[in-house]
Amino acid sequence: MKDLIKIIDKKLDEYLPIIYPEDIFKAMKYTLMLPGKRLRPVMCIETARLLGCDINKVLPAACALEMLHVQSLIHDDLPCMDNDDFRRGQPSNHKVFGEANAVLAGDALLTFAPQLIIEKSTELSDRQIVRILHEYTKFAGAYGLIAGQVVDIESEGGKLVKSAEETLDFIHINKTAVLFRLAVRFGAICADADENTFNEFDKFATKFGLAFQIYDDIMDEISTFEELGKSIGKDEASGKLTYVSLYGLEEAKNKFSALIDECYDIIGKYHSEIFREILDKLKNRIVGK
Ligand code: GRG
Repeated sequence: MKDLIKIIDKKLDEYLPIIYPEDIFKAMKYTLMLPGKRLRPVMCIETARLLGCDINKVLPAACALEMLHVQSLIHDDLPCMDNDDFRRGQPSNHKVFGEANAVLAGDALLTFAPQLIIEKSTELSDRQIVRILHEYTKFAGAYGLIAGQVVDIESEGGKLVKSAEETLDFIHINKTAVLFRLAVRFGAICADADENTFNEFDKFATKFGLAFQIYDDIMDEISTFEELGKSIGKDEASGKLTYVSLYGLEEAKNKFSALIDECYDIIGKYHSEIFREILDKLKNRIVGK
C-alpha cells in the first residue's frame, strides 16, 4: 500500500502545477499534499486492479477523487461549518490562506477534478468518461455529499425531520460512504465490470463507509490530536448526532465491528492484500482501544 500511496502522491503533485495566479494553486495544493491516508484513491485503484484494469487507466479518476475529498475537508473546516483549526496535523486551509481563498480553493478543486478526468483519462472510452462524470456530479452534489453535510448541520441544531436513527444513517451514507462508493464505482467503470460485480463492490463500499464514519466518531471520543492530526472531542462539545452520542461507545464499537466483518465477507473472495490491510488497520485501532 505504501508504494501505491507514493505513486498517488507523485501524480497529485504532477497533475496540479502551481501557475499564475499562484495564491489559488498554492491553497489548493496545500491541503492536497499534506499526508492524508489516501484511502479513496487506493481503494479506487485496487478495485480496478482486482477487476483486471491497468493502473494508468484509473489514476486520473483516482486522483480526481482525492481532490474532491480534499475539497470537502477544506470546506468542512471553515468557521461557518465545523470550524476546525487543524487538518492532517497542520493548520487548516483557511488558517493559512484566509477564508476567502479557502472557499475558492475548495471550489477550484471541485471543478478541477472533473477537468482532470476529461483531460488525462486518455486510455478510457468516451462512454467510460461520461459514466464517471455522471457519478461524480451526482454524488458530490445535493444527491450525495452536500445532502449529508446539510442534514449533519441541521441535526446539530436539533432539527430532525426523520427519526434520529434514520437521520444518522442518512448523514453517514451521504457525507462519508459516498466517496468510498465513488472510489469502487470509478474503479469498476474503468475495468468495465459487469453489473453484479459493480453492485457487489458498491455494497462493500457502502458498508465500509458506514463503518469508517463510526470509526471516526469513536476516534473523536477516545483518540488524541497527535494520532488524528485534527481537533478531538468536538462532536460531543457541539452536540453532534453521532453513533457514539446516539448508541453509546460500546454499542458503536459493536456496530463498527459487525460492519467490518461484513466487509471481510464481501471482499474476501478477491484475496486483496490491500483491502485486507485497510480493514485490519481500522479494526485493530478500535478493538485494541
Ligand atoms: C461537495 C460542494 C461540496 C461540498 C462538500 C463540507 C462538505 C460538503 C461535506 C463534508 C464531508 C466530510 C468532511 C465528511 C467527513 C468524512 C471523514 C471521516 C473524513 C476524514 O477522512 P480521512 O480520515 O482523512 O480519510 P485523510 O486526511 O486521511 O484523507
